[in-house]
Amino acid sequence: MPSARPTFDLVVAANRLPVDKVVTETGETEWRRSPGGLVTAMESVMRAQPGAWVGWAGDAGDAPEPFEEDGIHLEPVPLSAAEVRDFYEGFSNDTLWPIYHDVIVPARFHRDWWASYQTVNRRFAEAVAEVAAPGATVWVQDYQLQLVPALVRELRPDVRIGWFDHIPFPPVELFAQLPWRAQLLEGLLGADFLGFQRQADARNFVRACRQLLGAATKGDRVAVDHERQVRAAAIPISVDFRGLEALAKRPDVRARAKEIRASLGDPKVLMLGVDRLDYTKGIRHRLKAYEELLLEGRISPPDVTFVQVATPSRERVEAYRLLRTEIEQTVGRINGDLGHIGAPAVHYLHHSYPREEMAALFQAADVMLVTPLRDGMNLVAKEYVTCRYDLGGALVLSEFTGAWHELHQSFACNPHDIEGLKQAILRAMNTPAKDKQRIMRALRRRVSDNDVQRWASRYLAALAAAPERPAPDRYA
Ligand code: GDG
Repeated sequence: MPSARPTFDLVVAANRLPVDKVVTETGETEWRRSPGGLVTAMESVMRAQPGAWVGWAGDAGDAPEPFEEDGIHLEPVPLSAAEVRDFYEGFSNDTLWPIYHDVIVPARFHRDWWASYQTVNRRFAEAVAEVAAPGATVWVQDYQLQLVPALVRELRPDVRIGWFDHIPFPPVELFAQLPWRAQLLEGLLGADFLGFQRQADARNFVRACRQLLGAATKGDRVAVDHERQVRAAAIPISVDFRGLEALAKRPDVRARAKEIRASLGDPKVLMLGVDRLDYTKGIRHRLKAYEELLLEGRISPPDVTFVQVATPSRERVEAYRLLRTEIEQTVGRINGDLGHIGAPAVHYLHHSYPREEMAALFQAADVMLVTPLRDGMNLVAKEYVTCRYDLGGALVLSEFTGAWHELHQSFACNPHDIEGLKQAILRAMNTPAKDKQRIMRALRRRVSDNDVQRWASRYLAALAAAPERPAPDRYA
């Protein structure tokens, strides 16, 4: 059917558009690119071929008209206030998120949330089908859009469809709790290629197809019917190493790193945590370990201090409100019991900061605490080592992050084991600088060789070749 609208060879679909609306001092509306790695990765890909991005612009109600930003065609999808509540806060973040993160909090199941998830996924699929050129490549992102692959295939059998899972894919024993488990798997099987953060995630998916759908599987492939197979494999995401390193090297950022340390009283050891305020991130466990180290007198302020940036997140979901209260009570108690005038034990910041400030914080921190109970990848870990071009600092990293599978040389921890976590923190503090530099060099090489641009090109090569494996590249 001829259409007056422009069409594109590459179409990305993600819950959010890669821009944020800002209202200027003069009251005008502007769009500013959001700083995420996915956008940077896409920029490098979209330079080679014209691309469109389908996503929600962030406000409930009518969507703005399609527009161009930095050479990317943006196609806003509207969400009503009820859909933000049911599709996004409800089904995505209160049903799927807990199930996909080991049920750290119980998942809530509501049939009307599921209905909304279906409606919104269909709307996204229709928007994709409109802007995809004949034979286009469609790349769907994340857990909010798991029905989109099959819906796009129904509307546009001519296009090649990929999906990437930014979060873990759970073991079948947990996934099976979902009342709509078969529909979700069938939605994903509409794709040609499914990308995951870890091999274990890809294997969990294949096993779920075998056990819950009775699908025939062989290695990393699932047979949909006699004609079609879907490949599921790990392609771990990364950061814009060169871009972020250049930011960290800027004189203003370096000066700010020094200033941060000075304003904290130039501690011997500055520990840092940076997370969305999410129950998956292990912030409570981190605080517990830190508090015990203080109580046992193994560390003490102002020699050692701890800055925890907890970026506001999903504040309308009850589990997140409860978590915030709990964290803030714990911080209050630790500071009340163990801090002194001018030397609080924990500097807790419930804000979001510009990228420059994050890069300065990373450079200022001697010990970076990344202790999630479960995390698809955890980009903060990779950003920290990217900013440490001086080879300073030490990374304490949970084994339950995707990042740990690539950053084995870090100071590994099991955050559930508080005693073990304390030991990892002490090791990160006390290992001789020379050894820490050697570790940091190895970590940096890993991230530099596997940056987000390489992730995108590896993903697209795998999608183009699926269900076959793509020709191995230099590092694969
Ligand atoms: C999901 C998966 C996976 C945080 N606070 C501020 C800020 N951030 C930035 C960090 C980092 C990003 O947000 C958070 O990414 P993470 O990977 O750590 O975690 P999720 O948000 O849970 O992301 C995760 C990721 O998707 C990608 O696939 O790694 O496993 O859960 O980039 O630096 N950035 C700024 N100010 C802040 O206050 N500018």
